[in-house]
Amino acid sequence: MLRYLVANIPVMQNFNKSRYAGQWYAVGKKDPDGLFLLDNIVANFNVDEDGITTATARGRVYIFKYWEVCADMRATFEDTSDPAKFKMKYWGVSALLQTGYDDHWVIDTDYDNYAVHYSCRKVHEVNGTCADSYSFIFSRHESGLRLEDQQIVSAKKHDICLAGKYRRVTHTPGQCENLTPIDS
Ligand code: DAO
Repeated sequence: MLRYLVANIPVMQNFNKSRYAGQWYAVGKKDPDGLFLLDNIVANFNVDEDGITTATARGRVYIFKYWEVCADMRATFEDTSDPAKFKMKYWGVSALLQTGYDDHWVIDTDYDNYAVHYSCRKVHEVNGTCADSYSFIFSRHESGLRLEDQQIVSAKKHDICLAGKYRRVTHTPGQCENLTPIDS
């Protein structure tokens, strides 16, 4: 099977969104075209009693290229026929921040330590490969991935054809909180 086709990218089997809920620290990121979230990225997923998934996320960003702020983001998720593939509508608490409607695919997770996320924003019409993707490596631990999870995550990066394309996402305690929050 040609794994580099977006349609063939393997996602998490029997994904359980309730177990995915809670706080995740982004510890690695493959950026899309027009990078947005830089570092100190923390996402909180919530699944309500009706099974509706929402998220809040925070991270350091630059607005207008020079204005460094802490972005407060919100997202709602639509289920699809595959339990590990969602459509995510997102927006900023401030209107100056990005809005969008992206795929949010969970490639792999053990729910308690690591998760590999993938989103393809643009598929090449001619050959079915991804023209603009981004991906977060999430950890439940601010300090990063446990040694035993690093090999699994590396293999998954390879599966989604993004090996070697990630950068480390740093977390500096208090850094985001100390920036001006923008709210409208
Ligand atoms: O940072 O370059 C980027 C793209 C990320 C856009 C998504 C921001 C909103 C995230 C909300 C929820 C959790 C992933």
